[in-house]
Amino acid sequence: MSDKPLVGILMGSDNDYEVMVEAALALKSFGVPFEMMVSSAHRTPERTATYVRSARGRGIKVLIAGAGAAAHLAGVMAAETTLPVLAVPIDSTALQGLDALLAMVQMPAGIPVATMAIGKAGARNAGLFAVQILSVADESLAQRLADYKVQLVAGVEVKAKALAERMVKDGI
Ligand code: RP5
Repeated sequence: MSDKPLVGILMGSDNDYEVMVEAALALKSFGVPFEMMVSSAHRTPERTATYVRSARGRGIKVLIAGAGAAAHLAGVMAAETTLPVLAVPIDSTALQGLDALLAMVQMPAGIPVATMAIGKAGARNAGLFAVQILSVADESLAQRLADYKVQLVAGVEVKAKALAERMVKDGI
């Protein structure tokens, strides 16, 4: 795989980094090159539109948007491109991400956005989902995803064994 970014991650604020780094780590673990930057739908609408309009031409295949509050970033990005846009609601306000979730998930017909769970789990899944999209046309990525699923099974088996041992220890 070349070093040219295939996934573009945007976040509304550098304060969203702690959550959005999970998407970056997921992509990194599959060797998928990505780029990541701050751009806000509200504070820097021109910067956001310029980035998204140039994305397909630069070889980007999937876009990921992380934002909190009145989170319009993913929708605004989807309005400017035909690339798939994955959205991560960030729990950065008093409403703990429910505001962002509803803003992202309630897109009007015609402009789809694939919204993940709130917070770090959602960011990790956005990264994995981007890998899954790319794997449709990349057999080696598809194989690595299959290996990852096997690792998940092994992880649950370790947890099941630990739980059984704990129950014995606690006399349950
Ligand atoms: C959103 O508003 C950002 O995505 C962030 O989650 C939230 C608050 O931004 P800051 O005031 O922390 O920069 O646009």
